[in-house]
Amino acid sequence: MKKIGITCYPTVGGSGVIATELGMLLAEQGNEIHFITSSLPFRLNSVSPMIYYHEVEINHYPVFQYPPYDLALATKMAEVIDREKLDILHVHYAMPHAICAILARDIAEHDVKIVTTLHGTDITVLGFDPTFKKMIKHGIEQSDAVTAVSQSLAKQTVDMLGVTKDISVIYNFVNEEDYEKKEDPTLKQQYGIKPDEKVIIHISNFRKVKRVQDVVQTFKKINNEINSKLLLIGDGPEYSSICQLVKNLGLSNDVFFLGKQKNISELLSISDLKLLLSEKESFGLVLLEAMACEVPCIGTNVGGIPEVIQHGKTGYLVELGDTDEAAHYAIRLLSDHELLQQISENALIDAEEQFHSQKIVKQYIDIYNNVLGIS
Ligand code: GMT
Repeated sequence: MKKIGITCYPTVGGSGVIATELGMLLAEQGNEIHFITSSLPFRLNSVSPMIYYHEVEINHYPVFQYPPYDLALATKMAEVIDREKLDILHVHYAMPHAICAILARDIAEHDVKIVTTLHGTDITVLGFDPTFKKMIKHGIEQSDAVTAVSQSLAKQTVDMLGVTKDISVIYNFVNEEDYEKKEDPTLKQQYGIKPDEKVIIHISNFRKVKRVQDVVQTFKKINNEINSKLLLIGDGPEYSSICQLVKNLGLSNDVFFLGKQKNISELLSISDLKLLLSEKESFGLVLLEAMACEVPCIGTNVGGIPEVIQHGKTGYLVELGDTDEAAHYAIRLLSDHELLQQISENALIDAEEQFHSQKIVKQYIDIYNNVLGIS
């Protein structure tokens, strides 16, 4: 049994999902898990005597212009390391979490090993603000072990930061109990979708990098040829401009804005195709969620997406911004029942074989054993 602290952004986002699901699976295997986060992780839905939650509280002293969250986190980490005698502190994101963990390790008396998982946004931050470069590099180099969620992200990290630290690639996974095809013959009808209409789905946080406008433009081209509806799940900065685009293109009756949703697998289960046309994506966890629910995906040939979608086998890859190509593959897939069936089956098999949660959790355990010197 190991005592493992986990820090992540607890709100919606793939990194928070992975960190929380990993914690719950490690607890099921008999490890004691201590979440150290600013609020209760939204995916933390299992009651277990092996799972603890330590909230980071930020005091608003009038002397500080900005509340020092990072220092409050480091202090809480050090307190938990010493009181609970943590073996491992697994942090998701180098900035600021690995930096806080390093500070906590310096403050704490108990010896703890730091494992950092990179999810991509650290590297994206550098595009906006290169002054953080040295700090992110420090966070990576001072960690006892570092993992990245795709080969692409590991390479990009080395290229952009010049780190010499070994970065192990451990892919993302889904909780197979949540993500499986769920038959509900009435759900499509409840949304007012006719049985013969095809359903295309997109799920994201509507940030600019997600290029939701390309999803809508692709859908317009599909919709010209095939009776179909588009489900847009999520919310974020681009939401209003996407609403306007849908209106301008005369698609208001065919595009449903569902906002943030919890029961994603139910919605995936009434979908025939998933579109993720991002300009940056270190992995694209939503692709794997779709594949586990037997939904084939069309994604852009960027970042880690080609490591998730096998072109022509489990879905299709298109060049960034090429909505003609995306529509072409979508129409081909949606108008050929046998092909759709085959690609859906392949997607499920790949999700189970390449990205199975037990296989991925084992890879994290191997990393923990390695830093602890356990063979
Ligand atoms: O994509 C986002 O905006 C959220 C971000 C996060 O922190 O969850 O996602 C990143 O981590 C996910 C989990 O590893 C990956 O599946 C996403 O591809 C990655 N996002 C980007 O690289 C833009």
